[in-house]
Amino acid sequence: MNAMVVPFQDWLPACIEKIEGALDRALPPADEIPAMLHQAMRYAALGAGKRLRAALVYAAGHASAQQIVLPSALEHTLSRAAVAVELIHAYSLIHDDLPCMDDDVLRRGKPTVHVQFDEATAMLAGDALQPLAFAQLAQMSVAPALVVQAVNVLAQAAGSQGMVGGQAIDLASVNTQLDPEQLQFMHRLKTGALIEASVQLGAIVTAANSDIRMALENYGSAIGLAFQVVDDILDVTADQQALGKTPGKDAADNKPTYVSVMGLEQSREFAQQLHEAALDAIKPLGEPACRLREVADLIIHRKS
Ligand code: GRG
Repeated sequence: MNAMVVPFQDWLPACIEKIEGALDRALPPADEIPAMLHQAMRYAALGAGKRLRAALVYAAGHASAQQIVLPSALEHTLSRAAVAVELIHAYSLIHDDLPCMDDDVLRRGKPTVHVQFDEATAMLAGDALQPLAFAQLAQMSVAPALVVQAVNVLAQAAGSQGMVGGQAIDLASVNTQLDPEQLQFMHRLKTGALIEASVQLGAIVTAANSDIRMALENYGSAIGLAFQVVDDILDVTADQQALGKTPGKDAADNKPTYVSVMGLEQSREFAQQLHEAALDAIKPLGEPACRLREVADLIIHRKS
């Protein structure tokens, strides 16, 4: 690898710092009226989270632009796309935690938004984060046709044929049996769609050609599913208390998970296969895809 390449253990924290700053600038100030709503939005979106989706936007940007060091104008545009994805993700977590859904009291190691504020504020904070995400895409300094593509990709991923649809299937599957195919369909929508969109946004912003777009779509689809398989494995193996999560909540709710449907060993093997499929997909992209390889490794080997 080129001597100028920043090691991943430095690149990722720099990414996190960049996205944190960009989110801070994108969110309305905490004292702007309606102050409680803006405080709740900031509480949900800032200061925690692994920022894996943001990292995927930047990593896909490197691979697609075929550059390990990106020009600052491109970095800035990728930040808008990364903020958009993280805002949609933050909204989904607020709503997922509400009493009418998973009824969780802890998220990212602190009280959930409806506990810290109140239920109506939590709902509105989630509602308000969504248009803010699309406004970020509208402000990207790229050709208008690319903005339209980006809006379309994020809207599809977030809507009823993506994340919200997956959530609906998940809620309907409580106390039911899903076969592995049905479970996969649900997770491709619920968690995979936004992860895939993160990768695609990096490609769109950098005006990738169709070969690169296809490689990144295959990578995104494998790693999006792998994320959920690993999440289900961690749900039964990790120290949940240390993560600020409710231990084995899905199992306790009688929601099907990869581990409950396939067993722990087969789930581990499946995660490994998906990891390999993701790496194979981006092999033709060479060294500029190193960040995507590293983020894939992180998703597979993460402990939280
Ligand atoms: C309520 C519209 C709506 C959608 C909810 C994605 C989702 C759909 C809910 C999240 C529920 C959940 C905990 C799913 C398991 C996988 C997952 C998305 C975990 C959270 O993502 P991380 O680990 O979170 O990337 P951080 O906090 O690091 O950003």
